[in-house]
Order: sequence, then C-alpha cells, then structure tokens
Amino acid sequence: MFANFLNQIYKVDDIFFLIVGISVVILAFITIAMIFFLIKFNRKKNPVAKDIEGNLLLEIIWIVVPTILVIIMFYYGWAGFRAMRNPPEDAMPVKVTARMWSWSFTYENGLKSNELNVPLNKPVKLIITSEDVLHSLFIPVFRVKEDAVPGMETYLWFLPDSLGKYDLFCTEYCGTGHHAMISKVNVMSPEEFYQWYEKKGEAEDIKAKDALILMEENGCLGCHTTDGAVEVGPSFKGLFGHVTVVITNGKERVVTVDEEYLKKSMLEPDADVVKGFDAIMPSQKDVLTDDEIQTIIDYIKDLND
Ligand SMILES: [Cu+2]
Repeated sequence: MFANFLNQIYKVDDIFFLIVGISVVILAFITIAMIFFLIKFNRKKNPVAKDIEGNLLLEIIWIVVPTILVIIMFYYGWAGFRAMRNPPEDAMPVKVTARMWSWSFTYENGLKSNELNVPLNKPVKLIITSEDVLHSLFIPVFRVKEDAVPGMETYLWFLPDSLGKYDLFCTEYCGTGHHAMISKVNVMSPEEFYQWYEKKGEAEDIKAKDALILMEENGCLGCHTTDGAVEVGPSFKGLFGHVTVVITNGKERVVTVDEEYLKKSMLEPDADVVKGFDAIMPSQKDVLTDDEIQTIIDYIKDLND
C-alpha cells in the first residue's frame, strides 16, 4: 500500500515531466523539419513544381511512433488517476467544509479544527463539501486538488509522508475574501497527533468553546478582525456601543450597536448592512446556537475594555 502511494505521488511529477519531455522533443523535431523543408524546397532552388511520390516507410513511422507515444501518456495518466481515485481502506476520514471564506475540518470523533492536523504516514481521506459557492481544495505539496461543491460530497486522499506544516489553498475564485481561504496541513508524529485528537475530543464533549475558536471555525475571522483593521467587514474592536450608519431596505438609518443588533446581524446579515460594506455575509442561522451567539457577543463586548 505504502509503496503504491509513493509510486503514485512520484508518478504525478514523473508523468508531468514525461508529457512535457515528449512535447518538447516533438516541438523541436517539427520546428527543425519545418526549417529544413523551407530551405530545401525554396522556390529559387526549385523553379518547376515537382510531384513527390509517397513513402510507405515514412508513413508507417509517422503513424506508429505517435500512436505509441499517446498510448504511453494515456497509460501512465490512467494508472495515476486510478490510484488517486481509490483511497486505501484504512484511510482516516476527515470531513471538510468550505465556506466564504474559511475551511473547517471535522474528525470522526466530532472534533473540529480550522487547520488540518494529520498523523505521519497514515493515509487521509478528505470528504469535501461547500456551504455556499464553488471552492476548490488544493494541497500543492501532496499534489492533490478537488472541488468543493454545495449540496454534494467530493473526495480526495493523500499520504502525509513527511513531518511539517504545509499550505492548503482555495484554488477557485470564490469572491472578495478568496485570498483569505488559506489554511495549513500539519503533519505531526502519531503521538503528538493522538494527544491533540483525544484531548480536544473531551473539550468538545463539554462544549466548552472559546469565542475565538468559535469565530475561527465559523469563518468570522476571514472577514472581521479583532484589532480594529477593516477588511471585508467591520472590525469587532470598538464595535459594541458604536453608533453606525446602516442601510435597511435601501434607506440609511443610524443605529447603536447593542446585543440585539449583533445577534440580528449574525442571523439576518442582509437586514441592516453597515454603510460602505457589501451585503455578502452568509447567515449564521442553523450554524451558531444561541449559546454560541451569546459567547461571541460577550467577546465583542469585552474587546472594548
Ligand atoms: Cu474559496
């Protein structure tokens, strides 16, 4: 199994270089032949048109050689594709949810994370979906990429075969915050991984979630900062008690940010849109519980102190 995978990951690069190599050789051959014929059959040298008879041997060569080349490229491409579409039985399943504009990873024990933590040398199967628009998950170092499609599950698998932190991107333009859809794959030693996996699992049971983790997991921090910097949406810092102009049903009005306003902004983000910002926030209805909303509101209040 392991050997299979190594074959596969190196195959991606090997097939790539094989196809590029064949293409370069063909390009060079065609260019040289073209220049050669331009000179050889130049009009000055051949004032009278001549009928050139066919050449059976040449014709056989130019049919057989390209056919073999195409079959070689197809075979390696197909073998690599088969390996990539067939996750090993013992692969660790992790559900991936993409949304504007963050990733969240859910493990078998219910544990959630906004970075993909995986143990070394254990195949991982990612089951991918999207809550809103098309996104695409891309982990360049493991040579895997798969679309995240709303209402549908797609998958990919890879073998994390070296320790370290690697980039994970959204590679399909999905709106204003697309650039913020960056996460990490942390390949840990199995001991370190299971320590994290089991400890966080217990915390998950008692639902003791810190506001920051909650906001990170639900993508709030993809657009809102906690330090006053304005990004896609208003910053949370200094927000509570602030008097602000909002657009309600196309009309401007002035509101004071209080608990009720914050809650409404999470559940019906399009109802009162802060002037100067686009109405692009997804509703957190059915996403955040009342308790979670309260935790976040308390956090935003505390940010003023
Ligand atoms: Cu995206």
